[in-house]
Amino acid sequence: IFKARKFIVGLLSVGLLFLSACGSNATQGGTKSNNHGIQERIIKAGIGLNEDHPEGQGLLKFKEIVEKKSGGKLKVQTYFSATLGDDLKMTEALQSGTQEITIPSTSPLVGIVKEFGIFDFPFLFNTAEEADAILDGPIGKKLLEKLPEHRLIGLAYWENGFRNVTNSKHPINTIDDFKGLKLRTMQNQVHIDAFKKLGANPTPMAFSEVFTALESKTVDGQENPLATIKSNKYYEVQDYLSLTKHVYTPFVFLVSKKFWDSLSPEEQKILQDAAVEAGKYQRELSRQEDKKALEELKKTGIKINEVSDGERKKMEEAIKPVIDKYAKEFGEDLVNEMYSELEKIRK
Ligand code: KDG
Repeated sequence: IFKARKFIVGLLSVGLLFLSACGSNATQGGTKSNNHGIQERIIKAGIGLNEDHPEGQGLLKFKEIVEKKSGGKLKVQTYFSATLGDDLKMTEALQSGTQEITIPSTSPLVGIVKEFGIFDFPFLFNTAEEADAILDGPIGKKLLEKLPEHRLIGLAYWENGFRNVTNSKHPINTIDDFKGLKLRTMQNQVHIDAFKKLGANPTPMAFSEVFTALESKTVDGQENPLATIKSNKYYEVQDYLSLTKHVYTPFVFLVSKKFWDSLSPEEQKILQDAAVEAGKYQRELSRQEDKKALEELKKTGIKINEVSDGERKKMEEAIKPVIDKYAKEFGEDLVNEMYSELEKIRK
């Protein structure tokens, strides 16, 4: 009888162990993975922009693809408008493993991978397609490969787009119009130094603080792509929009490495493919929205002016010493490789 009892207790504890292993399947972030097949997981994905922005729509597309491909087992919970914090805070949450996905601009990430700063060079890309070719090519890939040592995985580049200046003082037509203008910039030394060179007074701050800073006149202006100027209603607190198109900045699709390492190869593939597929959709939408937003912004009463190519060229020349300085800092080989890739693309 004693032996039989021992046997039953043994059986029960094996059963309990089995049950508790099954119970861990839906763990937040899935840190206790069995590392095969597809587990039930909740994936928290947060961004700084609004749901109606092309980035928000891209994230919804990503969610749709992932949930479909995983038969509903991988669930993506979306958080828009910086409700989980700004770009840097969310990136830190990925590093510590308390959030799974975020899609920040590369610009504020230069404190993590300084070489991302090459994409902050003003007037680098002439078209969005040039940006695609560099970002999806060997250079973009090389920079993504620098992320894992910082507890991050980069799956793809999405589009933020060409940035334009808004302010409450006067239109920007020439370099002189930047003089003394207090401009919010991203937390990025290339942007800060470039605007200083143009004569402005740059004030770096997180994106989530920009509207209030414009409204309270803490700063005179800011710079962002048209889709953001529209989605975040900057036209309510700004009088002038000048189409400077002074820099193209990308988004980078980031996953927490701690989370990534807990996934099975099958799950990793679903996320990787979905980030690229949703990214194609997002870029397309972003380009359409850039045109549509201009038409809609015209109706808001904000005064819009074009900036001539000649004046943009003068701005580019004025900023050249800043680019030379950072080319050395980020690595001249890398920067030269990017310029020769661009030359090939342009031919
Ligand atoms: O979700 C991304 C945004 O938070 C931010 O990166 C947008 O370009 C941006 C800015 O100006 O900070």
